[in-house]
Amino acid sequence: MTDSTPQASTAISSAATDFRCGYIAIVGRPNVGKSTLMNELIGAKVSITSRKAQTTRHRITGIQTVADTQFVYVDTPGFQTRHSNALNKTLNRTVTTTLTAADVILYIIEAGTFGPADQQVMALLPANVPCILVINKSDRVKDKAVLLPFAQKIAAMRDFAAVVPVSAKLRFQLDNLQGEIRKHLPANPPMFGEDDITDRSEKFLAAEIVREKVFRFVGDELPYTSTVLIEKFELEGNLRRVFAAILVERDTHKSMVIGQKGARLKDISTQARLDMERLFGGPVYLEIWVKVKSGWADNEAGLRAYGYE
Ligand SMILES: Nc1nc2c(ncn2[C@@H]2O[C@H](COP(=O)(O)OP(=O)(O)OP(=O)(O)O)[C@@H](O)[C@H]2O)c(=O)[nH]1
Ligand SMILES: [Mg+2]
Repeated sequence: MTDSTPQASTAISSAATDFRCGYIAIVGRPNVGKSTLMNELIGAKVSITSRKAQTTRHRITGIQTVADTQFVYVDTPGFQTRHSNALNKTLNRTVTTTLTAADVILYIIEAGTFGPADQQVMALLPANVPCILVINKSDRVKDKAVLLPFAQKIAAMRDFAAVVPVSAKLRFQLDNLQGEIRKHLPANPPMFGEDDITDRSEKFLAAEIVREKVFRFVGDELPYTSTVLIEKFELEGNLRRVFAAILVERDTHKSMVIGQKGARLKDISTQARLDMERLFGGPVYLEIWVKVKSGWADNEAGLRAYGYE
């Protein structure tokens, strides 16, 4: 063997070990801003958000690749502590299985608020995985002096790898958070292509976008008893043709979605189409129908049929 062989192999292996890649689970009670945070971290909107709780219903991956790191974030549904129907059980199972596969966990709470629902999620955090305490919505706290004692109080409850106050909405401290995350990622080659932003299909993302508009445009009760199904998704050159169905429980719900002379459905449809065009980078033809289908959220078979894991 010549002298150059070991040198060459050292060079290759050190280049490989410099690159880091791993799974980062994002968990917390409903509405703390998990999905907003993931979208802002990766710089693309792959996970839907709303001011209502229980917006996220699936495990959604958001990927960001920089020179020396591939961050594979996994957004999860807010952990449900109130009702124990089949849908909520499914949502919670998604959270616990995501935790078991994580290299790093971001445990998200809201600045100035810590209640029993936050405590229940904290109890799920495995002891042998590094957890970063992320205190989101820090922009909402007017008197910043209260943030430090609040952070100290929560940080004392368990062994956290780091404590980072952020504002996902204002992108405050996100670089710092990424630096902390990287420290705990394993040396691995990238798992996804460098331009990938999610492992979800366009069809799945289309359904989510329509569901977000239902959350945003229709009154408080309805979103929880409705879901969206993509019946057809066709690609014709650069044009995507999307045929979606909003499934609701009752006829009265159907008229709530459609609105006066169809005005609300028109808003849902226009906004959903614009979001899809932005995300997919091309024109979209979108047709949405509203259908009554009761009981879909009550049993596991029904949930599986609509894509719940
Ligand atoms: N002021 C402020 N609002 C935020 C921030 N981050 C998120 N929000 C808002 O909080 C609400 C909930 O955000 P989501 O990202 O949907 O929260 P989530 O934790 O994913 O919610 P679920 O999926 O329902 O569990 C939305 O209205 C967001 O705009 C923040 O840093 N500051
Ligand atoms: Mg969410």
